[in-house]
Amino acid sequence: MATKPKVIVTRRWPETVEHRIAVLFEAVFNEADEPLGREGLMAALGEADALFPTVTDPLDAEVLAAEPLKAKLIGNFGVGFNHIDAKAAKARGITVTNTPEVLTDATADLAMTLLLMAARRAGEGERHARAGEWTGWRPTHMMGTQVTGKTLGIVGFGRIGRAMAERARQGFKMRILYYDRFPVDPEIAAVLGVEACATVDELVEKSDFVSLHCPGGGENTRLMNAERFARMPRHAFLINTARGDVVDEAALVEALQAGEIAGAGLDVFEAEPKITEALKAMDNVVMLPHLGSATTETRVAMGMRVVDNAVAFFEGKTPQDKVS
Ligand code: 8YV
Repeated sequence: MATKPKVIVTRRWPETVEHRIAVLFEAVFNEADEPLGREGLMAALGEADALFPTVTDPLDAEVLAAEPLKAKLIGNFGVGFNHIDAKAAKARGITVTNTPEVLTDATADLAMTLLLMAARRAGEGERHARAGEWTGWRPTHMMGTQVTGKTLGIVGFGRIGRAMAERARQGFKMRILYYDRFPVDPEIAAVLGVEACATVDELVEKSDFVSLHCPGGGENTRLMNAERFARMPRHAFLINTARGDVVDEAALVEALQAGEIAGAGLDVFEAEPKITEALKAMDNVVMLPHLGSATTETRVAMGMRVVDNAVAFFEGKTPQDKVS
């Protein structure tokens, strides 16, 4: 890179990554760590050669219509990029990159955490213990649901879905069903010990736990709706570490209230950071504030991956994680 490109980083990133960015680029950091907002994003697109956003930055067609426009690269911090209109970006000559692979394990670990917490009433039990409500051990106290040996249905069999399958199968001897628009080769499925379902409906009907690992937006919007909750067995749980919009949150509340499903473990929500009030009141719902990739190791690796992509881009190469 002959002259240092100007980059605007929309949120605070781990210190080691910000340090590398400061060395390589003319960098603007967001000391306040407040989202820039639509106008701030439009201004940033007019000022910088590259924008490094996160899931809290809606880069839709309207924002990407910014004038003047200087940015040639959007280096997203995260694998999911449904907050970016990649087509609109392409039409404006902006390359978009993401950060796959480096967050696969952390996200699958968190999905398994939520599954276990929901099944074993861990959130409820923790609240109970902290509140000083525990009167002592007894055989019928807070009985949960056995996880080992049950059937897990995975929607979206990409990297994270497969990592979840591996954990569930090897760690918890679960039977694994999956649904994906592009099913894997049956020989590979046999090696992985997973069974394909032809439809999401079939998967939800047969699963004790349904875990979502598909991208958000587009045709996956509200994939889990009232009809699909009604198809799930009454003892089944929903786990969502994908995107909030994959679940119709109002329909989920109704299904839980009606006892159509047994509980849920949620890391993502339709209108983050807002969470539907009714969910907060339910003891059979475990909630986390979008922590899927939130380990120090992973967040550093994600940031470094954004930087690697940007370095390649400004050296005139194709970044390894170009998505459009
Ligand atoms: C990120 C995520 O923390 O990578 C993703 O798609 O959902 C999370 O791991 C978030 O998107 C940051 O932008």
